[in-house]
Amino acid sequence: MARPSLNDLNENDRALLAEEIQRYVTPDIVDIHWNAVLSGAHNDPAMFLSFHRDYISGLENFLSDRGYTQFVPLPAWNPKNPIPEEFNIPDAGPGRLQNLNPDISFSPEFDRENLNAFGTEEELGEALMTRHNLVHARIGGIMNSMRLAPLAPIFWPFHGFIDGIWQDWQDLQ
Ligand SMILES: [Cu+2]
Repeated sequence: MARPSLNDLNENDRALLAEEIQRYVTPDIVDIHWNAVLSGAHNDPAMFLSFHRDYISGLENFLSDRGYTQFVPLPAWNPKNPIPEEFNIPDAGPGRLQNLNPDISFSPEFDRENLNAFGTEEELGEALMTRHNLVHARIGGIMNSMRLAPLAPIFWPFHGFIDGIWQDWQDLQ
């Protein structure tokens, strides 16, 4: 099932989703990502894809258990759109998001009709990882910290977006 766009949800749903993500993301959850980074999840392109899919599915299971099946599959945030105000978290302190409009397009290279240009999962993962790093850097604040980024609720729908591209590619194989 395709992931809906975060920017198409209504404000109430976005606020609710951001709140539930914050409920889910305990220090242990943050550490799962950091430990994966230390084991190569941000270096090895195939692991980048598979680790983050598993990581998101942990949140999806939590949302299902809480009865929020409308958020499963997790909506996707496309970074050509601004970060919705409800996802401007944290909005204060040293880790605050610096830039809510990174304005980074994944089109046309990652449009479904062009995905066949990527011959292997490694090739796709490598290209996605590079573009994805740029998004983290341009948002800044904790989104630009490999250790803390999962604390920013937008991390999750952003990775939903990356995952959706991988899914499109897999569907073509
Ligand atoms: Cu990321």
